[in-house]
Amino acid sequence: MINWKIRKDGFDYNKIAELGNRFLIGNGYMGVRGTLEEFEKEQLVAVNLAGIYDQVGDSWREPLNAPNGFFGYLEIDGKPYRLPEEEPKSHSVELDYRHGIFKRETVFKTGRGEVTLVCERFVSMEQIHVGAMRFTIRANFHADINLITGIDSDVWDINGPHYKKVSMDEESMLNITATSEEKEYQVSVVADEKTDFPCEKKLYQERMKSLRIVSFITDIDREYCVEKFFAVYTSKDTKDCYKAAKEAVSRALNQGYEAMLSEQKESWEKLWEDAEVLIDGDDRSMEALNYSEYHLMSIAPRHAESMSIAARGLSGQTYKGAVFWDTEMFMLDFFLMTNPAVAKTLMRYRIDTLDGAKKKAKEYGYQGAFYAWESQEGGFDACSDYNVTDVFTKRPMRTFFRDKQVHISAAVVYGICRYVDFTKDDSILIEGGAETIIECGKFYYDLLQQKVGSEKYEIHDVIGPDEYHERVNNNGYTNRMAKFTFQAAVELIKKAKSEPERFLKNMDQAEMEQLEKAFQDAYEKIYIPMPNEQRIIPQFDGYFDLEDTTVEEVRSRLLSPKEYWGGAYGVASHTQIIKQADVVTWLSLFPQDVTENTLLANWKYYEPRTEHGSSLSACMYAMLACRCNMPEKAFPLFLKSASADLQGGGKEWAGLVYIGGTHPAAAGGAYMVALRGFAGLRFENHQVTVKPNLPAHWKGMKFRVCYENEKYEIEISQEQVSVQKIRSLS
Ligand code: IFM
Repeated sequence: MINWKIRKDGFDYNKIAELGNRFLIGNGYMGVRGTLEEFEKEQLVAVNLAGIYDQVGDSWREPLNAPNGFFGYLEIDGKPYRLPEEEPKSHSVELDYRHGIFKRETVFKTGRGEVTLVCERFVSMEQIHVGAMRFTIRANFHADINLITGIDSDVWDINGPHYKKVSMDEESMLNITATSEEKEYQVSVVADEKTDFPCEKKLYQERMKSLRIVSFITDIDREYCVEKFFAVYTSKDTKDCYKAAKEAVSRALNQGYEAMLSEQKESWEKLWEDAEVLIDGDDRSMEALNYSEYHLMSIAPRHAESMSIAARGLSGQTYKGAVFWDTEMFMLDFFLMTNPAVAKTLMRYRIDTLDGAKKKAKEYGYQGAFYAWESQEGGFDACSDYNVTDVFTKRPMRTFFRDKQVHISAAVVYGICRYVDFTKDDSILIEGGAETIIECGKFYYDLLQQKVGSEKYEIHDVIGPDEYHERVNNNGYTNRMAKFTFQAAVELIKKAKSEPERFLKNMDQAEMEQLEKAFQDAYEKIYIPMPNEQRIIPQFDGYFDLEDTTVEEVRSRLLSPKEYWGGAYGVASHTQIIKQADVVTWLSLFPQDVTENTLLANWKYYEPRTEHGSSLSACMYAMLACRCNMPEKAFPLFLKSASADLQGGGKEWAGLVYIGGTHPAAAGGAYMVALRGFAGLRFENHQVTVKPNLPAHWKGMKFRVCYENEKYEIEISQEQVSVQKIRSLS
C-alpha cells in the first residue's frame, strides 16, 4: 500500500530550505515552495512562474517569482504568532502528493490558552492561475483573533529585486500589480477571502504588501474557517492581467473551497491513472518512485503548446530557471510513456528556440544549431562564462559549460527522434523538427577535425557530461552523440527524398544530396574511442594518464566543503575521478555498441571513480547495471535517484553559487530505471514487451504506458508477465 502523505513533525529552523523543496506544490504554471504562510523572502518563499524571465543589471537572468498570494498569519490578543519567531507548542507539515495538497497544523500557546491554526492549500490543476487555501482556527478560550491575510510582493530573488514598480488599487479585493525591471512584464496577483461567521474586515497596505485583517472573538473549541483564493496572471498570459486575475478570483469565490478541492482531486486522479506504478514487495521504493512522479507532474507544462522544464523545476530561481539536457535525456521518457502531449510540448520548445541555437552557433563561428547549455526564452543561453564562484578568493571562475558542452544539440536531436519513434507522430518534423535535426547535423559537421594522414574525424576541446574535466579531446559520449545526430540527419534526408511534399520542403535537391553525402561520411568516419585491453573505454584522450585515485582521497584534499571540484585547479581535474556518469551514459543509451563483457567492465571501472556529484548520475549507472543483469547493484542507485527530493541531502553549493532545489532529472531517471531497467520494458517493431530483471525483494510490478497512440497495462508477478492493450489514445 502506498502512503500518499509525507509529513514532518516539529519545527526546525535549519530545515526551512529543504522542506521548501520537499513539500512543493505546483501545476506546471506555477510552483509554490513548501514554506509556511507567515514566511517571507528570508525563508525562501517562492511562487515560481514557468517560462518568464527577467534580468536586473548585469546579474544573471532568472525566472520571476510572483507576489505570494498565500501570505498570512495570526495575531492573538494583539500579539503576532508566527514562526520562526514564536516557538509553537506543536507543529507539523504534510503533503498529500496524490493530489498536490499541502497542510500545516500549528498549536500556539498563549498566556490564556491554546490556539490551533490549520492551513490547507493547493494550486489548482484545472484553473492553473489559481491558488486556494483554507485557514481553520480553533481556540480553547475566548481568543481575540486577527487573521492577517494578504499578498506579499517583497519576494525572494537570487539576482533581484525584479520588481521596479509595485502598485495596489483601492479595491475590495486584495491586489498587487508588479512591473519587472528588464522586460517590464506585469505580474498581477489578486486575492480575496470568504467567511461564514460574524467578523470585522479591514483592508490595509504595508510596504509591498496588500493585506486584510479579519477580526473575531472565538467561542471555545469552535472551528472558524476562512477560505482564501488568489490568482496570478502576467502580461505574457494576457493583455489585461489585473482584470483576468480579478475574474479568476471571483469565479473561485463562487465555486468555493470544497468544490475546488474535489476538482483538484479529480484532476490528479486522472493523471495517476496513467502514471501510478505499483511495486509488490517494496513500499519504500514504490513511495519514492510515485513521489518522484508527483514532482514531474507538478511541473509539466500541460497548459502550453511549447515550453520546457527547468533543471530545478518550479522550486525557485536556482540554475537561472533554465532548461538543460536534463529534459531530453532524463525526463522525456516519463512524459512519452504517461502523457505524450506534454512530450510534444517539450520538444516544440526546442524547435521554437532553433533561431537562438543558430545564433549561438554563429557567435562561436559555426554553422548550424548550437543549443543553449542553459536555455531561457527564445533559446537565449543564460549560462555565464563565470558560472562558479571560488570559495577562497570569492572571485568568479572561468568555466566553459556554455562554450564547450556541445553535446546539448545532440540531446535535442535525440529527444525529437525519440518522440517520433515512440508516438509515430511525425508532425513534429513538419513543424520544424526536421530543420532542427539538419541544423544540429551541420553544427557537428563543422566541429569535425582530421589529423594529417588519419582517416578519422575527431571532435576537440569539449566538456562531456562529467563537467570536472574541461576542454578535452574526443569525449566518447559527445562523439557518439554526434554520430547519432549524423545518422538521424541521413535517415531524415532519405525520408524527405521519398516524401518531398512533407519534409524539408524548402531544401533544394542539390543541397539535400550534398548534405546526405557529408553526413553519411561523417557518420562512418567519426572517431569513437575504443576499449583498451582491459575493455575500458577512455572517457577522453589522455584520461588514463591522469592520477588514478579514489573519490575519498580526492574529497580529503578539499580545503572547504563548498569548494568546486572541477575547472582549472579543482581537486578532481587532474585525476580520474569524475562528477557524473559519462562513458556509462553513452553505454546505457547504446549498449549494442560493445560486447556484454565490455559493458560490465566499464561499469565496474567507472562506478568507483564517480563522485555522483550530480543528481543525474546514479540513474545512468542503475540503467547500465540492469542491462548487465545486476539488479541488486542497480537498486541502491535507483533508490538514490528516486529519493533525491524525498531525502534531500544533495549538493547545495557549486563554489559560492546556490544550486539547491528539486531534482526532476533524478525523478525522471528513477522512472526510467524502474520501467526500462527493472521491468525491462522495450518498444520495438510496434510492440511492447517486458523482460523483467527485478531486485530480489520485488515480487511484482504493475503500471500503464502509452506507445504509438495506444495505452497498455503491464503486470509482472513471480508467476507471469502480462502486457495488455487497454485503450487507444485518440
Ligand atoms: O545538466 C546538469 C549537468 O549535467 C550537471 N550540473 C547540473 C545540470 C542541471 O541539472
